[in-house]
Amino acid sequence: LHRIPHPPHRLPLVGDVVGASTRTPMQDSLRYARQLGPIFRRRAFGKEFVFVWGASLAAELADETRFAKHVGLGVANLRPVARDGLFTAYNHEPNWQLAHDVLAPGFSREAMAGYHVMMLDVAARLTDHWDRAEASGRPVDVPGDMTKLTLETIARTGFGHDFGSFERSRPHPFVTAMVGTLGYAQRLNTVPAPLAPWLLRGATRRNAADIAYLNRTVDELVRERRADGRTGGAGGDGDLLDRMLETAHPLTGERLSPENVRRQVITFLIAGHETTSGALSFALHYLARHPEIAARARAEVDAVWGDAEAPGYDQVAKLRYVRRVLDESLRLWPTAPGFSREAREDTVLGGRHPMRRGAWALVLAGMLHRDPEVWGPDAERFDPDRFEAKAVRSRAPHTFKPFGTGARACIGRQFALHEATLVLGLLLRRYELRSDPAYRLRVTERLTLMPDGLRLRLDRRTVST
Ligand code: MNH
Repeated sequence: LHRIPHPPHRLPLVGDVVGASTRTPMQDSLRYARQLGPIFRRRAFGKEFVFVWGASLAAELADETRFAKHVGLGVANLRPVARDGLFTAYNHEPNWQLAHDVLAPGFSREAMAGYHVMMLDVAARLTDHWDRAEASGRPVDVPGDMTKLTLETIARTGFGHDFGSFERSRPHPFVTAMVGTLGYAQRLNTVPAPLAPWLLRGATRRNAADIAYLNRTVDELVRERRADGRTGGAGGDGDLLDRMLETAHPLTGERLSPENVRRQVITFLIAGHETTSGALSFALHYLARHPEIAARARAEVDAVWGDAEAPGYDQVAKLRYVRRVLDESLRLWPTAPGFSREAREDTVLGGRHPMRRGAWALVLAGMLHRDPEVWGPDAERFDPDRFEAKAVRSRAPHTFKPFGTGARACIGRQFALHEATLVLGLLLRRYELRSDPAYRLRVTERLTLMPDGLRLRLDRRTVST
């Protein structure tokens, strides 16, 4: 460990807190990364945390024969919320494989094609809402509205549920409770674990209430489904909830227990919307800031979709440039900003850092994605052409990791990309985006990243349908 650099001003007991903030741990780490290099450590309350962002070290950590997902830091702090749900399960917990095998077909091409129509339906609620804002000259609250959109999308497609987000002026209490638990999980990293119940007394009580609210919401949703029977939602094969409730494992015949179903529903409702909402918000920020890029993306939408009332499923993946805009947004601001990897056996990282079995490091995706050795001296600049096929082929593998890596990588990747590309296409076709020149990008952290206070003005395009 002594070979790994750390911030200069270490205090006894608390560790590296000088200049560090509890609100922006990720952005602090980016700052340390620039000072300290491709691998560094931060100490908090006697524990050392190793951060990695250099491309070759990150590529090693992606090697599934030597490393696996580690449930640490923020992910571990979400265990009380999601227990052995897919995202927070330990590798050795049997419910991971069971749920993975039962739910993976819910993300197949056929299933996705079934969700498409529902995604269009939810997007129409967003454009109704934005049309009214545009007509009255009001700016729109981008992160707020993207959160409404993505929550309704996962709720509809996965669970046949309607939170009525667009009919509310304030966020749905589910969102408030979720934001509370994510923020609390992040704060837990900033106090010594044994003292947390005492130091964060009020927050701990609120967190318990938030978790209870999430549980109640989910139990209600499951109860309704059990009462109505199958909805046969997407693709004829049922939606995610049908799978959770009805589908037996193809080999073992085992089913998810009611307690595990609860954990999976919470997991999917949260993981299925928060990060996509951030990705869409960052993309809209960059589109508004770069009119020439927006014009190119809009020209693509016009060319590929024409004025078809509603684009078909296959017409979404044809928006290659829009997709690059999204990739480039996820490069600069991967909304799940890191993931942890642990050694399967004793090993040596980068030829010089010995790791015991179980030792782990956090891959800072946000910094890996800005490594000048990979992305060039202008790595901080927004440029979707970095994702042209030729450029992608010439880059080293494992240098773009917004969805994690290996067996525990994001199960909802295609879902998120389809939804976000579809929505960006619809919005570009319908509106010109006008950013507030006084706005400076600020990023809020609650484990995930989200642009703070982003508002845009809209102009309805005359040619659009
Ligand atoms: Mn998602 C895992 C990022 C959208 C459901 N997701 C992960 C991981 C990252 C990630 C990174 C791996 C974390 C780790 O290694 O500890 N996810 C994203 C991003 C978006 C996203 C950046 C959108 C953009 N995720 C979605 C959507 C869904 C979803 C949409 C569901 C519909 N994600 C999951 C689940 C896991 C996961 C479930 C856990 C998978 C597993 O461990 O088996």
